[in-house]
Amino acid sequence: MPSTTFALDEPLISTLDAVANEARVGLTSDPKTLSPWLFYDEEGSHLFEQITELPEYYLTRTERSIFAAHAGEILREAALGQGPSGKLTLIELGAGTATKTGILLAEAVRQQGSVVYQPVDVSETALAEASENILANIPGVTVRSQVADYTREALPLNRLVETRTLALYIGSSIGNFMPEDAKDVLRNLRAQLLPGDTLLLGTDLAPSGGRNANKTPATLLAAYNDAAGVTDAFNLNVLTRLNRDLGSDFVLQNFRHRACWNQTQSRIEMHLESLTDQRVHIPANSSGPAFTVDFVQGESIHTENSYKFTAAAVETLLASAGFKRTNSWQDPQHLFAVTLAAA
Ligand code: AVI
Repeated sequence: MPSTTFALDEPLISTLDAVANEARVGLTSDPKTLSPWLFYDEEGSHLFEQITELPEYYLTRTERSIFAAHAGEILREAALGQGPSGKLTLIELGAGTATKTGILLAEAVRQQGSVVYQPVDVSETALAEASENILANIPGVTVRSQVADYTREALPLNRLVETRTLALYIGSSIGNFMPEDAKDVLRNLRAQLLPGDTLLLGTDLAPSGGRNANKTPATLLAAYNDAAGVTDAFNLNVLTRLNRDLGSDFVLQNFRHRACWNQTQSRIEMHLESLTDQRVHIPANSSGPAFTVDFVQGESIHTENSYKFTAAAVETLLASAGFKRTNSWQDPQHLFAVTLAAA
């Protein structure tokens, strides 16, 4: 099976070196792969924002609707056992522009008068935007942004020991990791938390084999193959990024976006399929000498996995990382779940 993973165990290197390394390793392996973190250059991040607003991409708005319906309960449960003067601190992994977090922050302010919010992300620009939006719209929030790659570094949480922490890992981001790596990410987070702290995990749900007529593989395929072609552009943009960052000569017209449902692995896979026999050149760079990549027509580069979970699979994943599920909430159509777990 192709393994599209985020690198968890490599030392921190510059982004350009990491791109060069990823391209060399991924494009010379069989089958060819590229890691999904490569999607998120400026253009890719912008395209992803557009994806979250597409009619077919139900994930973002469904998770938001779960927050809107259950924020009060979620935060009360997360704060359970907190002393009367204690306040919950919210930390968010991979916060990006934190568009959905506003609902939870507003509720935290309602329940406890004020809240400290620590968004963690690799993108300083996204964090600045998040901070500006939140400060302008939700009085009572203190934002302490942290630029960090939570997939590579131990989290520099700067936690306030007298308060409990609610860590948010939402948006189904955990689904983009291979199962072993997902466990490591959660274990790494668990190691930074204290007893009484909680995690709120957002996961996209698996189609449930006929029991849930609202969610079939077709629902998923539409979400990753939208009519407007934004996901095509998002997937193909990785080749534009390699051309720009590495000087490679990918011809975008010679590839097409393909999404498929892998029932056995319970994941959507995204591929870039070669439309012709072709050779691509990648000049020498920090990762080594120049090399060429040959494609035969129909061969693909595996660019992303997006795992879909049953409620039981979420519980097992959490348990494997040392968390204990305490409650979960789904939308009425059972498309998406948010699960609260104790550290
Ligand atoms: C960021 N991540 C949860 C998205 C997903 O659904 O797996 C990335 C994405 N890929 C294609 N569309 C959206």
